[in-house]
Amino acid sequence: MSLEDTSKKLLPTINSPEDLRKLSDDDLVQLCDELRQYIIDVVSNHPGHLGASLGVVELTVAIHAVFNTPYDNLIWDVGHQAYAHKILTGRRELFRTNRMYKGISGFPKMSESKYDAFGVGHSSTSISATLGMAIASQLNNEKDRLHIAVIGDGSMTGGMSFEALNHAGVSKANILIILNDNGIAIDKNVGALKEYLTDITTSKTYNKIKDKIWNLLGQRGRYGTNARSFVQKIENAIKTTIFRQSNIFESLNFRYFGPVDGHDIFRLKKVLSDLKHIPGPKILHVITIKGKGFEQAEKDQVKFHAPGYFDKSTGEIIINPNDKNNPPKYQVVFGKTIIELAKQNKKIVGVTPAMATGCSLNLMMEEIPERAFDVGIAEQHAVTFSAGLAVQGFVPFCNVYSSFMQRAYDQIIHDVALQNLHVVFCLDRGGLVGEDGPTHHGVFDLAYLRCIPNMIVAAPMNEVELRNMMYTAQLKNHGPFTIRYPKGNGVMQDWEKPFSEIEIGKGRMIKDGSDMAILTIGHVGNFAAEAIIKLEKEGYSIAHYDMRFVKPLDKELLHEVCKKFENIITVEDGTIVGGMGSAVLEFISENKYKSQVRRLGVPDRFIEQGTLKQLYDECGYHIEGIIKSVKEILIKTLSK
Ligand SMILES: Cc1ncc(C[n+]2csc(CCOP(=O)(O)OP(=O)(O)O)c2C)c(N)n1
Repeated sequence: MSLEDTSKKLLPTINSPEDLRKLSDDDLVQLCDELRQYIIDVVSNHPGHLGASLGVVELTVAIHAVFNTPYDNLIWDVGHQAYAHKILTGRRELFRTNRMYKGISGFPKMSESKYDAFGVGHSSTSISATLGMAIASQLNNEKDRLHIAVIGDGSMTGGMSFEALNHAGVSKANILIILNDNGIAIDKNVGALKEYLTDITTSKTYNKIKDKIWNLLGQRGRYGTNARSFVQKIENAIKTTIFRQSNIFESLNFRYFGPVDGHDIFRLKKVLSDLKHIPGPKILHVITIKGKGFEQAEKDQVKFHAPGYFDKSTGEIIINPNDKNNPPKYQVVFGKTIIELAKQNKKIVGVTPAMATGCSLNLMMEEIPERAFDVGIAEQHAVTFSAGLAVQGFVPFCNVYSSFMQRAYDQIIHDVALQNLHVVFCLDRGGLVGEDGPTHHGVFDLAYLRCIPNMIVAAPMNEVELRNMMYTAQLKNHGPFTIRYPKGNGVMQDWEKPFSEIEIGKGRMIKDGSDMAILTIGHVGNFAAEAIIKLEKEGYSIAHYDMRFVKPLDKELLHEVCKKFENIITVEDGTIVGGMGSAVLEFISENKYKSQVRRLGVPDRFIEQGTLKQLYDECGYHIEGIIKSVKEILIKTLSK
């Protein structure tokens, strides 16, 4: 859609929800069409999340039309569905910079807009945050202020959602939880709650009763006080006898409304307007279609969750021709290798918290379904569930994105490491991840894992190393064993080699040299290797060691390095505070070496979104950054 022809278009006239509130209902229908088109337009050539945002266009318009945002707080769960919200709240043109370096974030962010009531990216936080805000309003005596959370059926499976429902149910907080039920997370949603929601949506008896109650509710406003309380009593009686036992939310003291068609803007507006006047905790169950309005996205909801570049007229996904010749992604190496290993070792099981396609465990789920588990968006549960399997002699490969694993820190320590259980943690998306930004960068893992007793922490420099680390991890009971690898492609075409065991806690020398040493961990070793080749051409002689393990550290190798080199650079794709470089510094201090260390990695601040290259450059540990550091250090040393 071109926004230039402003004569008939409504979207170009909407600069805030105030503008939208002036439109007629028919205009709102047109606005929804334009919004959808604009999202498709922009996302097709600025890749981001598509399906989720298309699914909540009507809901977003209805919420902003009915509620007094930003005074009323609107909190999105995960926030990958908030594109329409961003566009309607003053960021229409900025949306073309979505997820770009120095552009706007792909998720709601408090520092970006007063309409973004809470920063998100990780799931299942919305009900807790909304409840906190609602209670704060009570304490501030802001009786007219409303608090709305929008949460998907996938995010509802996260433990925090239940913790918050449990708390909210005994509060008098004025919160409205809108359950956006599209039956899918990134992959098909899983679990008993999902089945329950399907039952509730399709049960005829339930819906007949529900409709009656809705009618009563609708009429209530028209009666006088006495009649109103009479109707309320009937409603309560029906709900208490029929719903309380059968409706999970009613059982938790929420008033449950719905299910309603989330693409019927008239109905949504009406229902939301009614709910505005109902005090206390309430839940509105809305049924939507992920990808609504874009045929291909509705048909292939998994692919169109975040499709990358696509042709907006045909829906064809555009693969960068260079990608076809690229080495495989690390996640694919994981997905194929676990199947190979699981065929040899019948005790191996795979576990993912709702990232089956993202981490490629879907391959094992297809081939060996009885031993591969998608447990829902439930990282904590995934870890302790793995602990349980390990107690009984199984070898779980628990694959969790590095930044999502932050959720399960106590489970790693208390349930796995303390009991020295043999769980293999495969942390995908370790390091900077690019356009998803600070909520998703997996930069803290090396630091947060290396301080845990019993834990082995390894990071492969390439695909063969990843395979061999996975192979080694299951060979015998090593206790907890973490293998951490990055987003994206590896470096080898020819990686499906026979397995070979890696000695735990042993690094390796990649190249000898005399001027200084570079110590790397994981994939960034390839940046160093390239930097060293370039430096060599300029006459520098740099040694390169791949540490392979952050824990246990290869002390023998470090003694060798510290005896030989006055200057050392450490490079890691993670926070320099407490990471591999810190471990090296601790070693140097404990052993009273004189070597000087420059740590390259993620500095002590949150890194925003951008391409990986832009972010590596910003942090100074890509090829050019390493070259620059080497030269700076050597020039300084020579001038002494
Ligand atoms: C803690 C955490 N784990 C995993 C994810 C990855 N993730 C992003 S969206 C999503 C699915 C959310 O499903 P749902 O809430 O139903 O929203 P939908 O995409 O269907 O609209 C997942 C698993 C995340 N953002 N946060």
